[in-house]
Amino acid sequence: MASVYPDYDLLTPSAVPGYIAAQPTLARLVDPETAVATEVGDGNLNLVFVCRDSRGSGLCLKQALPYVRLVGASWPLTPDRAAAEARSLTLAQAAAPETVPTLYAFDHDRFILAMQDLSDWTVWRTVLNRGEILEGVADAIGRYVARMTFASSFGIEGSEMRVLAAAASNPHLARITEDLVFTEPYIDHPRNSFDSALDQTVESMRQDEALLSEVSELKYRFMTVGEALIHGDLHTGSVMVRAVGSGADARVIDPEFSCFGPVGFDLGAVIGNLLLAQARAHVLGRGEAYIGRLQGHADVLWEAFRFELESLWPRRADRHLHEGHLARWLEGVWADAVGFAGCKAVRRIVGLAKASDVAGLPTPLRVPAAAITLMTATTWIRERSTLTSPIALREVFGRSVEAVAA
Ligand code: SR1
Ligand code: MG
Repeated sequence: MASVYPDYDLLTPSAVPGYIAAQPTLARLVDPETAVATEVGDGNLNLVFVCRDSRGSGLCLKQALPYVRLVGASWPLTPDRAAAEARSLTLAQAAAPETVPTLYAFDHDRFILAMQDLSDWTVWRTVLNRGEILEGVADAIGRYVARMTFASSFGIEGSEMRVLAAAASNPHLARITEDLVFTEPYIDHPRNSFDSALDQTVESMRQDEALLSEVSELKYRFMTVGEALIHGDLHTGSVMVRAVGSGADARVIDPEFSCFGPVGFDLGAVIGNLLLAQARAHVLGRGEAYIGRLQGHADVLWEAFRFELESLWPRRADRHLHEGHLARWLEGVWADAVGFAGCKAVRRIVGLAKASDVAGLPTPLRVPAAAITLMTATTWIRERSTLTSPIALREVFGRSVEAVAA
């Protein structure tokens, strides 16, 4: 099928050294004469090449395909998302450089980002799936969200913020989120899939008026609230991690869904994906202590986010924003995060693009893990205004585990 987007050359492993040779900035980092490239993309959308030379220097080239890789050419998708990723990474290089990969170059014509090679790092979801805990990751993500929020919102003049928001509108990617996260799981849709043992659970979810009303509220907030430049797809597969001493380093990747949106969407995405990890840990019998540590990541994420923003708050651009505004705003962000966490988790069980935490389990374990996730997530969504702390989220998980076992 012919692409609806203007033609551009797609990279191949054998073309990568030549591409690097033609760009002095990149040729200084990796020797094109000895460079060898491998395509390592395992995500839903893009080509990703890791290229290393004989000295062991490397870089990563990520090229946006003109369609959704997961589905194929029948679902065209704007490669302009690479510009959204470059915009977010560029802001992060200044605001939170230690939490993102270094961006070396962006090729606007071929939609290619040249970035730091993180192939020695591991996807956080993979670490969690193995049952390992890395302290320091949730903390880094909380700081990342706070600093990106400040750099694109409270830290700049209103007029500058509006210009940035207009440039970052990213409507095609936002539409994917609106459809896949907020609409399709709640209707009968050909892109959905789930175990037939969950038919009744999913059907009751779709009949639950209180839930549907809250999901609509969250969807409309996602569509209309532009608090700051958010990442837009901050799941545990969008974070690369590496153990360092007794702690860990983390790098947030893949901000191609970035747009101005509600800040709770990013925090909720992390919390919702940690719920999948908890459900997996429960059915694998990894024990209460381990699950408690996973739940602790949500506390750490929130506290790091809050602490960082409180530290930055005295430097806000608009001195007329009342001293107490931050505390009031944070309350709303938490309530949003709880609801968005629920929506993100439901989507990974019912909708398109599953997460390996639950989807990778054998059927006898996958079904209860999915049921626990759905019960917890839908309760979080319905009761988000009264679940005012991370501890309250844990209690819902505990009750859901008991209900599914009964
Ligand atoms: C059609 S794209 C499917 C999903 O991949 C990305 O990771 C986003 O989560 C998106 O919804
Ligand atoms: Mg992604």
